[in-house]
Amino acid sequence: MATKTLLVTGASAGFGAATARRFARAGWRVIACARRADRLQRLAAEFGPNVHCAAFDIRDEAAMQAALDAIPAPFRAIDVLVNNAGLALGTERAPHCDLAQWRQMIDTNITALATLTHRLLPTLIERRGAIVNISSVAGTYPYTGGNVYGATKAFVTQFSLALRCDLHGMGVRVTSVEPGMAETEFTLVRTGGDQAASDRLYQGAHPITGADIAETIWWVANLPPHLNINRIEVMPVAQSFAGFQVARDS
Ligand code: NDP
Ligand code: 8X3
Repeated sequence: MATKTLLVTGASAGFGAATARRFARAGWRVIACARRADRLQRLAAEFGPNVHCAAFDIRDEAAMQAALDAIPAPFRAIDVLVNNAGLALGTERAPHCDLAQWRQMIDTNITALATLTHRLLPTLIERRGAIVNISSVAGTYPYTGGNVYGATKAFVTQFSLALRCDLHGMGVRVTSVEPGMAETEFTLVRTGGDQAASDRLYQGAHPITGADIAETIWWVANLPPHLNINRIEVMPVAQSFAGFQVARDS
């Protein structure tokens, strides 16, 4: 079988790093993208010439284009795009949120994801490839303090389904992966580096791991070519749903 190629964003941590490792271990060529070049270099050191590192801020359109232009020839035939880079910032209710943080989530989780997808569509269509978008349960189930983060993930899910329509008949698979609580650097980033808050959230909850989601992505991307997983929602057994809230006159 010819060697296949994965491009994964957010490959310096969490789901993205685990996904890069999962595919590289299986012999795929991996284009690993993120801002932290040192983390990407560690991946390259682990797997050798089958990993190409592309260090850029995904919100910077010119940097994204330069990174795509710099992809070495053997890596150019991209078969699978995993749009994973993303973040939540803050847990406050909307009136107390920082607008700059809202903008950063929109720029990263929505604008950059759509831009990269647009850039790679011609290749993915030519390869009859696959797009795996990392959404979240937060895009389906609203929770207090989820505001713009949840809304960005609703975009990711709906964009994935819409791409299925637009790519109809072209043999390109599109999947929205929608994880629940997973222990990565996600909460550290969300809380501005509060390790204790992150530890408290995951303690005793047996959360999803990066490797769990990497395995899900691997399965989705390696099914027989006539099958498409449209959406897949994955939660820890320990996490479920809470009810509505009611504000009463006092
Ligand atoms: P991590 O914080 O561990 O990883 C996030 C990755 O995104 C990092 O590699 C980071 O790289 C990259 N990233 C963030 N901003 C940028 C940017 N501006 N430019 C380039 N890369 C960027 O979190 P997760 O692995 O948990 O998150 C991965 C995805 O999964 C996100 O989209 C998140 O919303 C989603 N998700 C997470 C869940 C969870 O509970 N953990 C559950 C459901 C979905 P770097 O900082 O080096 O640039
Ligand atoms: C991350 C999952 O529930 O923390 O997308 O929003 S949650």
